[in-house]
Amino acid sequence: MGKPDIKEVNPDTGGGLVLIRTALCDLLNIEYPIIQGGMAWVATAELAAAVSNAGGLGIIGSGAAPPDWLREQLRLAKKLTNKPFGVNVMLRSPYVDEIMEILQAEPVAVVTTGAGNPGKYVLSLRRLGTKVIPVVSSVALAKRLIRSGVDALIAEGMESGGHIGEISTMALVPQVVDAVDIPVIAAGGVYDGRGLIATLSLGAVGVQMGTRFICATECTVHPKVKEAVMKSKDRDTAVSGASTGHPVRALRNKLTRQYEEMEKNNITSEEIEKIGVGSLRRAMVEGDVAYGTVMSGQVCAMVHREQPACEIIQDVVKHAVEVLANLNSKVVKKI
Ligand code: TUI
Repeated sequence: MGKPDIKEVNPDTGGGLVLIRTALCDLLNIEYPIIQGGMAWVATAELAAAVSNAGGLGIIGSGAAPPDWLREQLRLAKKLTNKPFGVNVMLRSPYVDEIMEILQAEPVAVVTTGAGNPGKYVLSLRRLGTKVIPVVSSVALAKRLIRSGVDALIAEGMESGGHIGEISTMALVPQVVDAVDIPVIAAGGVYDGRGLIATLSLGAVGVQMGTRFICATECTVHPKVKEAVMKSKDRDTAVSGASTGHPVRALRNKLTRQYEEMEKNNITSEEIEKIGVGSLRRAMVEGDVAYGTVMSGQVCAMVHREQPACEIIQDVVKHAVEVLANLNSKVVKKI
């Protein structure tokens, strides 16, 4: 892709707002180049609608939830917003085919995918006008997944929460940008305007942010999860399950220490995977932040308070404009 297309716009609607627009805004018909991570058990219709109403792209995280849950969430989101929103499909879900059938019957603007190759679903989704945007964590995956004709990619660095790859955002994004000729969205380690401008500099057309939205007012996650994220410091996430081939980043707690102990003692992958079953729901819905999996990215340490989604988006955009302006005075030296 070429240079990111950053325009400062004074909208006709007034209000003196300064916007940052990129090619992603035109692709997805949104105001700001910010999409919300499709966090399972966290990204419900309430959060997705709030992010979309604020001018970003809200996403319902369908995770491993049953199809009826998604049907209800789609109906609720459509009541709460008239703006485009998306659904994240976790391709290792036992319900993946049923989830895709729902998305055929009740199309959404965007489908992002994680944890697999969406290849066999791409054509039928695109026929409905749904944009398909898989998440990738390596260049090899990016090259494989673009063969099915997807609309864009999300290059997700290992700073992210949840199921991650091995490469950091700083190293991954420019390599994916150079390897493909479709738009690339950056994810992992993005919290504010600095992250947005940094990733645009790497060639991305926008960002996906997950962790910051956990503490959005509209996010229905258990309050103990928000509290744990807000208390966390820079070294408070851990990556567990690397030996199973499915490493997951989450807040350090009794469960991540149990993983560590089991991996040290060379316990089999099957036994290790067993302690993870149901642990995400246990944390995010039931509030068990000690023995549940509190998936969170490394930027958790920067989240200090609960804020409405529209305030989060406005903060990021205003900060990005400032960062961009200051960069000029910082680096241009008159001789
Ligand atoms: O998917 C994520 N993050 C997630 S998914 C999740 S829920 C979960 N439940 C059970 C087991 C594991 C996770 C929590 N967090 N991020 C996007 C992502 N996708 N990162 C890496 C990948 C990925 C991995 C393999 C994408 C494609 C892929 O393809 C393999 C293939 O089939 O070619």
